[in-house]
Amino acid sequence: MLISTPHWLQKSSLKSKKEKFTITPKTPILLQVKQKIEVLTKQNMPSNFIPLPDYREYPTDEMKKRSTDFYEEIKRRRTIRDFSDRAVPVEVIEDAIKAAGTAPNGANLQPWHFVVVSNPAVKKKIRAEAEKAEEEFYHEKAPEEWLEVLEPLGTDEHKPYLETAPYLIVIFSKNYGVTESGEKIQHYYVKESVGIATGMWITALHHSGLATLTHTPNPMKFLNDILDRPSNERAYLILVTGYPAEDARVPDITKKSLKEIATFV
Ligand code: IYR
Repeated sequence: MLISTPHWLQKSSLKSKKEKFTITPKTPILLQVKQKIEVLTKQNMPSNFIPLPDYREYPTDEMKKRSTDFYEEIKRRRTIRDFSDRAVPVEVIEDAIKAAGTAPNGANLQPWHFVVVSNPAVKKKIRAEAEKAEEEFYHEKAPEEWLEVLEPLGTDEHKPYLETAPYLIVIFSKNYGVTESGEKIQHYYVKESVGIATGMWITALHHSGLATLTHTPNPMKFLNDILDRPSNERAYLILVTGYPAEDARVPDITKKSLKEIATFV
């Protein structure tokens, strides 16, 4: 019996130029599988690999429309600092964290941990410590040059949204892992991994209709103490999450054009 070549058997899914693996539509499927196994064996691919399960290719027109639609959606995202105190369904927060957890990352060691804070007393403590750090930043530590570029954003040491917003979610990077018996596990590309996960997380929340603010008080060590996180973890940022206040205002800023941010060679 002849059936069409599945995606994972197509030549384009095989990266190495050295492979001499050609598919002819007339080749019986079992022979194709046998050939594929031979190729994978030569590549030292672990035998427990499975065929790419959920990939979807779209017809070109649909692909173009999806890319434009996604850009139109993501460009509506704005960082806000005026939050409503309206409750947000926790399921949306959970799904967004699950989405972040699918991020590509170093050796799939998933070097992150999320702490979801909704308890008003804990939010209050975080606000107090963050404002202390920011007071120092704005009035002692920050160089003039830095304050100058922050000026259009209208930021200062007052962070009332840390109590108003229904959720403060802290993403911690795990600089190394620890086994149950206490042994250290080396982690790789931790900052890159956590940065990618954070981008996907913010995108997921925006897609659900929530607004966010990436907040990075400096230093953030106080978050380990307040949230009782171990010393192998370091707070990466606080994602303030909720609905915008009805009268929320944002700075009138623009993004660089494609020409400014990309070169095609
Ligand atoms: N962490 C401070 C300062 C700040 C720094 C940058 I770079 C920003 O893009 C925005 C703020 C604060 O949150 O006010």
